[in-house]
Amino acid sequence: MDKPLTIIGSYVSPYVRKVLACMNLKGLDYEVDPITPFFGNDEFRRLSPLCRIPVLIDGSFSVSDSSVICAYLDEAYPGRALFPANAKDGARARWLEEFADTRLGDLFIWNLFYQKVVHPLVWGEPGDQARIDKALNEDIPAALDYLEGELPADGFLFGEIGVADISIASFFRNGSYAGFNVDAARWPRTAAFVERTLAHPCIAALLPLEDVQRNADIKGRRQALLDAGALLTAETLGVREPRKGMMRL
Ligand SMILES: N[C@@H](CCC(=O)N[C@@H](CS)C(=O)NCC(=O)O)C(=O)O
Repeated sequence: MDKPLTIIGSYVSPYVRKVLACMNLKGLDYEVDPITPFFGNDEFRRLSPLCRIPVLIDGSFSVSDSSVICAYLDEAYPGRALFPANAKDGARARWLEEFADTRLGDLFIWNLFYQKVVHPLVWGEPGDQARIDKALNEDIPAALDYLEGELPADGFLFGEIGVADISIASFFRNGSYAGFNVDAARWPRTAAFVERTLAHPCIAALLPLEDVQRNADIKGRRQALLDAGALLTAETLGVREPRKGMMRL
């Protein structure tokens, strides 16, 4: 590999965390070009037409979307497989990855983390309390009821840890940043699975950099991450005015 792979993203994004954890699992070298969601210039829009992170740059090739990136990395690079080899297990892994990215993403990111953490930080005003309440009282419990029936009592979904385990667990870390922790009495499998998966070295290794980023001012983040040992490239795409017109909500 001539130049390390580059991920454009933020350490606190669940989709970026998923990709970085998968790269750690495969033992791939990478650098992170830090960008805060909802910020970004025209070059970022060219690389990521939906203006979302993560984006992977591999030499002259680039692609966005965490699921697409993980599937590409698994095909293009050796190392630990991210998906089970068996066709049915592979399909189930992709389904659970999709459930996490879409449903847990809606609930933990857009209805909880965004409303409680991002909205006040980026826009300086409180998020939507009705959305928070509905997520906490109705929608998250329903999603956890479903997961409780899918997750293993021990170990990981398909033996070795893989992309499905990582995708699911990643959203719970953002949930905890928004004050949500799984009630182990009501959802014991889910609580234990999330704890086990987040403690795996491929994800646990990212936590110190998440802490640095969360605790630094937006403009001082790059230096704080460098000081903490993150491998960052030039911040080429990043901090301008928030793109309010581009917001998904
Ligand atoms: N399906 C995408 C979702 C990525 C995504 O929604 N990323 C958020 C950050 S957590 C983002 O970039 N939001 C900015 C926006 O929607 O403008 C993936 O798996 O990569």
